[in-house]
Amino acid sequence: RTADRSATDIPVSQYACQRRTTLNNRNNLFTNALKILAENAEFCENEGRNLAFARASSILKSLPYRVTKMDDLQGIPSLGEHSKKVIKEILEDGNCGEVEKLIQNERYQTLKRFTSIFGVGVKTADKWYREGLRTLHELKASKIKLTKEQEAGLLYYEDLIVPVTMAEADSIRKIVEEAVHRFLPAAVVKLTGGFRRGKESGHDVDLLITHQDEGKEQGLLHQVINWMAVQGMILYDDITDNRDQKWKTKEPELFDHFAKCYLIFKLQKDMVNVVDLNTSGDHDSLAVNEAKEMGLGGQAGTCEHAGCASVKDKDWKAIRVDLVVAPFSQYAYALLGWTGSRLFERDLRRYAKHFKHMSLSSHSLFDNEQKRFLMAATEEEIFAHLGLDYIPPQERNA
Ligand code: DCP
Ligand code: MG
Repeated sequence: RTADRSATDIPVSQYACQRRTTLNNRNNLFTNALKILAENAEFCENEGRNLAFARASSILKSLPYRVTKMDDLQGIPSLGEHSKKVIKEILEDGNCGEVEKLIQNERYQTLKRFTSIFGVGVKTADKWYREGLRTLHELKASKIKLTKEQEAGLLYYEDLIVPVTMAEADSIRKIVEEAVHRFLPAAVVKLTGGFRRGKESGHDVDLLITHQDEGKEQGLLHQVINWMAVQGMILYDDITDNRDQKWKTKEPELFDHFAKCYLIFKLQKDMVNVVDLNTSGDHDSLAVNEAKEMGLGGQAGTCEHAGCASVKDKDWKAIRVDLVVAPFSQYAYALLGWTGSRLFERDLRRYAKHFKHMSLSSHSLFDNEQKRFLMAATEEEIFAHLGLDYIPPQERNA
């Protein structure tokens, strides 16, 4: 009788990597609200607040029961006063005033809209907001200089805000695998990110590539991208070669140094084994409608007037794909690092540091006391090095 289980029955760790978090979230009502507050904290560049709401949301996702009264939260860590207040209000009124107000807030709405464009982060979105811009239409009409990435993001906006389905992710994995095998027949192409955790949809497709003979993977990314480009599969690409040191300047927050490529992939719809590609998940209908009204997205020239059918009827879909190439000796660490969730990763590193005096990254695990790297061929071995019970990908949805 799980419905009656109370918090006191099961101790809950403050570390996401010591919790089993499936996609069966019984506390949606609360986590949806906390997610909006976390998002807004991010828009205010308040990292501490963002993390506090993200942690509160995550802990509720891991509970095997639905919270129906404040007592159910007895002994649950990572819940600050503010988060508790939000939960209490939702329990009493069915919603939270602060959240309701926020979703009507012009700045929140605008920053959400702008950051949903590929290549636009909080800083840029905020700058545009302060310059008086509010809609994508205004952004397009303005003389603001966009990066190549942002231009592509706007051009394919309508497609990119539609969640990627598992079927689409699987097709792209196979297509990329075929391309990779042209150059390295024994290479492995693995679906990571949210799809590996069992999610039915996601914002992109994360693929990790490796080869058993270490060194053979060098130069592979360029070959594969060039070949796919000739095939007309690439709408946009940004290769970050681990050799060119671009990561040092470009993205200071970058969490690994693998050769990788951020792509906008052109997926032919007849390559996907599903009946209807246009089935939408939980995507932002406000943004979708806005894009449609403007006739944004789709190939330039195919759309004669706003909202015309030709965009919808085109036989391909633009999809964000991340390709990452890992040397074989780092593959298990790369796989663990790219499977997520983000909070799960964050807590793995935090746990490693505080309890084991080890430094975990997507490349390696370093024992700061023994002053040596710990090798691992599988994720199970990494959990074992950390003294943690193995948590399978489906239970890492923290
Ligand atoms: N990742 C990370 N830190 C980053 C970027 C990524 O730890 N700065 C890891 C954790 C993510 C994984 O890489 O789960 C893939 O990143 P995504 O942003 O694609 O996240 P998901 O795949 O989990 O979500 P979505 O379904 O929205 O794609
Ligand atoms: Mg992803």
